[in-house]
Amino acid sequence: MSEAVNRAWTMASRPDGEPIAENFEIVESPIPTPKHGEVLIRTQYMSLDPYMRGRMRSGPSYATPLQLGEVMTGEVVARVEQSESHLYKVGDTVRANIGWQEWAAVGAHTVRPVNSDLGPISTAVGILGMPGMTAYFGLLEVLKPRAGDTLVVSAASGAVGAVVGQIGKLNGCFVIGVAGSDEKCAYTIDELGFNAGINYKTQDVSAELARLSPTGVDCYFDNVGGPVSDAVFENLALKSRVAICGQISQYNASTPPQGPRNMAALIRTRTTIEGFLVYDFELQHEIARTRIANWIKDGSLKYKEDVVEGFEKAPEAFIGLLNGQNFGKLLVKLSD
Ligand code: NAP
Ligand code: FER
Repeated sequence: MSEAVNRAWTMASRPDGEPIAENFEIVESPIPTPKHGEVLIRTQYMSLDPYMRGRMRSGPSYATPLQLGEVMTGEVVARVEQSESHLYKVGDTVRANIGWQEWAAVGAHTVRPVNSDLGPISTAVGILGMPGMTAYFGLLEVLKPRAGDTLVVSAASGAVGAVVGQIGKLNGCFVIGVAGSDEKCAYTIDELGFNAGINYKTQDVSAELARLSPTGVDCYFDNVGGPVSDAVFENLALKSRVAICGQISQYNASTPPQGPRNMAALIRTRTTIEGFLVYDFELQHEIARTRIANWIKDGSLKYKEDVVEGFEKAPEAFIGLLNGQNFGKLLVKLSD
């Protein structure tokens, strides 16, 4: 082990708008000694996710906001380096909510085993972890697509969106992805099998949707909100369903917009809108994890990871995630 100390990224100040480097600070501390019932773990991969921006603001949420000086929230994949618990042995791989840090001593019951038979360990916080679960349940339990439905997904090449579109295809949908570059759109069509892609930065999303699906959009898996969603709302089909998964276009806004827009369009179409949280389906996560792993093994599901090397790079990579610089599930790799 190269470092004699533990390093943790903390929130030094609350961002006003887009986060900047000065909002984050590395704090060093001794590598902790595990007590009875604890494990000492060393981070291999840190997951960077959009929800972390929400934790940096003070305001109502399902989770307590971060306090100044607190370690940035997040889930990691880690190796057990010392065990004072019968639950884990040295060398086991676990996922743990220890935030952006290199080492931690935590109660063994607070971490979850990672089964490397299901896939590479990094996928435990990606397609086989929280983002994969979000896609699976948001699509199958909230939108409930039927074969032949037109399904639109925004942030289509991302950790959640890419899985939504592919499971939509497995369920017989006509899948249209909306993403921020031609390269991302081409990937969702050529590699993932989506039917069509719309680059919201260069194309008229509403006109493209009308052209691609003249009968309207039956299911909209919304990851972004804002102008992309306005365009989808103009094209909803009768009895359409909208799942509000994320609103990333608003996360850096100092004053969030008040109220949804273009609601009149939903009267004619009798649309249902439902927000959801991945944790609503926690009891069913293991079933979904097994199904997704099987789909990966039989070639039905593909995934892309955007791996940034080095603990120091975390804030820069996170800032990039909020403006579309990632291409696939964003991870920071610390060690093998
Ligand atoms: P991701 O899609 O891998 O990365 C975020 C992507 O959002 C960026 O790459 C960018 O892609 C897009 N984006 C950024 N700013 C945008 C803007 N102004 N307008 C349109 N698109 C923009 O992230 P993820 O982890 O899969 O998360 C996707 C969404 O799901 C997020 O909104 C997240 O908060 C939400 N989520 C919700 C839950 C839940 O329980 N409800 C759980 C997990 C994730 P482009 O280059 O295509 O713009
Ligand atoms: C996310 C976006 C929002 C997410 C959770 C939320 C787990 C919850 C927000 C809230 O409670 O205000 O990506 O992922």
